[in-house]
Amino acid sequence: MLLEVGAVMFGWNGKFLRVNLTKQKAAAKEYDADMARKFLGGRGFAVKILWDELKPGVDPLSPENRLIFAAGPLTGFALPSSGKLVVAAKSPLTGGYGDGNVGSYAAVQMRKAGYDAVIVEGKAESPKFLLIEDSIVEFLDAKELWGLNAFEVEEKLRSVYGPTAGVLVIGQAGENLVKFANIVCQKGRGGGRPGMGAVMGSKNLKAVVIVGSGELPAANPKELKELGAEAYREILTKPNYAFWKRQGTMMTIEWSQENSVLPTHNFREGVFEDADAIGGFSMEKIKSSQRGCPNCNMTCGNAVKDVDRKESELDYENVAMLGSNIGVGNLKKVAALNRLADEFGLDTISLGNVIGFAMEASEKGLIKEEIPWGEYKAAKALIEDITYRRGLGAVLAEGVRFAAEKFGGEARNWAMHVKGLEVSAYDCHAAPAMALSYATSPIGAHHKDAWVISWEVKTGRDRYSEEKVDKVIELQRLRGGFFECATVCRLPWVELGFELEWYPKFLYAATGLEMGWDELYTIADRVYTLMRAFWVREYGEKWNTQMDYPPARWFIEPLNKGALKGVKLDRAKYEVMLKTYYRKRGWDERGIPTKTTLKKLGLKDVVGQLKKRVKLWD
Ligand code: PTT
Ligand code: SF4
Repeated sequence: MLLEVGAVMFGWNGKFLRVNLTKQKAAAKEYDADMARKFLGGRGFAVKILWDELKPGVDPLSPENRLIFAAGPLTGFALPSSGKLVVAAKSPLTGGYGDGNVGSYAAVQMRKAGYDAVIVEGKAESPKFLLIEDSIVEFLDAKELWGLNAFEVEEKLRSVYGPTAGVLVIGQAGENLVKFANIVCQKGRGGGRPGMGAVMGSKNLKAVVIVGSGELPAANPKELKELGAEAYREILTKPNYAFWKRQGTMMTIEWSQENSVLPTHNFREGVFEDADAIGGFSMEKIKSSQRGCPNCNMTCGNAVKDVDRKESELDYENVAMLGSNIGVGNLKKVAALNRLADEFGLDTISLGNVIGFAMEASEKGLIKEEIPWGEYKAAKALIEDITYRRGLGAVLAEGVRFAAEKFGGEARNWAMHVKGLEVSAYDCHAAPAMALSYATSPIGAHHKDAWVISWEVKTGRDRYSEEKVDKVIELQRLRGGFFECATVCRLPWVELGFELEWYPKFLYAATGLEMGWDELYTIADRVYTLMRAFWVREYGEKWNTQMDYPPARWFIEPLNKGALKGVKLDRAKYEVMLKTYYRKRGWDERGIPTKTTLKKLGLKDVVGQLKKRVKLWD
C-alpha cells in the first residue's frame, strides 16, 4: 500500500507538539505523510526539523535552538524493547548535529498522548517544568526543583504523577550548562551525550512530564498483537538470553580486556590490570536489582550498591570510562562515581574521558593540580567541580577539545575526541574499522552508529580494506539509520541475534506499509546525508577532512602493554579507507555530499542552502 499525502496514517500519530517556552504556548500540528515516509521517525524527524528550522551559526544555548524529543512508528507498541526515544538539538559541545537515545516511559507516554515528537523552543523566564497530559500542556513552576539532583527531582515528580509517567529531567550539570550534560530518567537511564542536558538547562527547563491515555493507531492491530507476542516469546528462546539477563552490557569488560580494547589511562593502553575487579562477574556479586526500559523482556540494567550504599546502575561504557580509563579498579567506587554522574546529569563517557585527560595532564605537568591515576577521591571532587564549574572543573566542563586548546603543548594529540565529542569506550590502536566508525559517526565519536569492533576482532583487525568500509556503512544504515529512526532498542538484534526480518513485519502491521530493507536503507542514507549537510552548513569553510579523523594518539603512540604491544594505526592506510567511505556515500573528497547524491536522495532543497556555505563540486 502506498501512503499518499493527506491519507490517514497508521503507525504514526501524524502530529508533533510544538512548545514555545518564551511565549508559554503549545500547539499540536499535523505533519504530512511524506515526512513520515521519507524520514521514518526519531533521528530522521529530528534532523529534518533542525535543518528546516535553525539558521546556520545559531548559538546552541540560545532560545533559538530546538530541543526535540522524537519517536518512530514502532515506538510504544507492544513490541520488543520499543520504549525508546531520541533527544536531539544542535550540540553545544560539538557545534554540529547532536542526539542521544534514551529508554524511558516518556517514549511510550508521548506516543499515547498523540505525538510523534515534542519540539521545544524559546526560553522560560524562570525555571519551569512542562506537563503534557494528552492535549493539555502546562508550564509549571520549577523554582523548588532547580538546584536539586536528577534523582530527587524524579522522586518528587513521580510522587505526584505516578510510577509510569514519562519523566525526563536534568541535574545540576544541565542547569550549569556543562557542555556534556545529558538528560536523565528512571534513575539510571541517561541520554543525549552531546550536551542535550545543557540545551534543556539553557531553556530554564528542569523537567518534562508526559502522561498519555490514547491508543496507538495500528493498521492491523490484531496482527501486530500476535506478532508482538510471538516476538517476545522468540527472544526468550535465544541462547544468550540467560547470560544477558545476568550481566547485560557488563559482559563486555572481559571481552574488551581479552582483546586489548579496554580504554585504560586515557586510551594509552587497551588492557587494565584490575579488569577482573570491575568486570561482569564482579558486578554479579554485588548486584542488588535488575531494571530496564518499558516494553522490554530482556532488561539489562544492573543496579549495584556502591561504596556509599547507594544504588547505581552499571553499563559497560560507564564502568570502562569511570574505571579503567581513569585507573579506578574497585567496582563499588566506580559505581559511586557513576551514581554521582547520574545525579548531576553528566554523560559518563565524556566525564571519564575528561577526567582521564586531566590525570594525564597532571602527570605530564601541564596543570598544577595533582590528580593521580586511580585516585577515587580526586575523581569525585573533580566531578563536583565540573558540575559547578569551579577551577579546573570549569575548563573540563567545556569538553576535552576545549581543554586541550587551553592546556596547549602536545595535549591536542591525546585529547580523545572526534568533532568535539569524546570517544566512547573502545580503544582503536588496533582497530581501523572502529576508528573509521568513530570518525564518521554523525554526532562525533560515539559507538552507537557502527559498533563494528566485535566483527573486526573476529575477522582480522590488522587489515585496512574496502570490506571494512562496507561493514561500517552497513552498520551505520542499520544502527544509526534504521534503529534510531524506527526508534526501538537495537540490543535484541545486536546481543541476542533477534532476526532483522522481524522489523519489516512489525512495520507492516503497524503502518500498513510494505517497507523492505532497500527502502529502509535509502531512508538511512537520506538521514545520514542530511546530518552531514547539517555539519557542513554549520562549519562552512572551516569544514575539512581532518574532522573525520580519529584522535592523533592512536596514530603516533603504540600500545605499550598486552598481546598487541607495539601496534598503532597507519595514517596513510586510514586515509585510503576514508576516501573509499566518502565515495561509497556519494560525498566528495572533502566529505561533502554532492548535488547528485542530494538529488538522488530526495534532498534537492538542501542544495541551495549548502551552496551558500561551501562550494559544491558537481
Ligand atoms: C549512550 C551512552 C551509553 S551507551 C552509555 S552505557 W551503553 C552511557 N550511559 C550513561 C548513563 O547510564 N548515565 C549517564 N549519566 N551517562 C551515560 N552516558 C552513556 O551514554 C542505554 C542502552 C545502552 S547502554 C546501549 S549501549 C544501547 N544504546 C542504544 C542506542 O543508542 N540506540 C538504540 N536504538 N538502542 C539502544 N539500546 C541500548 O540502550 P546516548 P539508556 Mg543512552 C545510566 O544515551 O546519548 O545515546 O549515549 O539510554 O536508556 O540508558 O539505555 O554500554
Ligand atoms: Fe532497555 Fe536494555 Fe531492554 Fe534495550 S535491552 S530496551 S537498553 S532494558
